[in-house]
Amino acid sequence: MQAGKKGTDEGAGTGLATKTAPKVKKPDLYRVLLLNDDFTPMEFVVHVLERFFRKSPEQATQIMLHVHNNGVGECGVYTYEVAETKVTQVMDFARQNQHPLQCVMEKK
Ligand code: TYC
Repeated sequence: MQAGKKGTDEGAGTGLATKTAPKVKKPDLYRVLLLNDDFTPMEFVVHVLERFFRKSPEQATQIMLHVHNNGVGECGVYTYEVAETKVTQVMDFARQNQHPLQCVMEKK
């Protein structure tokens, strides 16, 4: 569509001026979740939250304790590709350090 003709089909060369909705679809969003386990050290989970989810030490500790007490907790909400990258980064980092930490994504 020609610049400056948002919401019409003018400029498409059809000779018609049919009104269409502006193409501003909100992207689907995905929650990235951490799952509790009995073996991953608390400090490692706090470090993951600081490093990959840009949480402050206080926020990271709060989220880690929520996961520890409730079994699951939200680290952040992202578009599909960003969420997928975060999950891969966390799973690779946990595996490198031989911790069983699990990270998953779910559609909001
Ligand atoms: N439950 C773990 C422990 O007691 C800590 C932990 C918290 C592990 C959050 C995973 O996603 C997790 N060491």
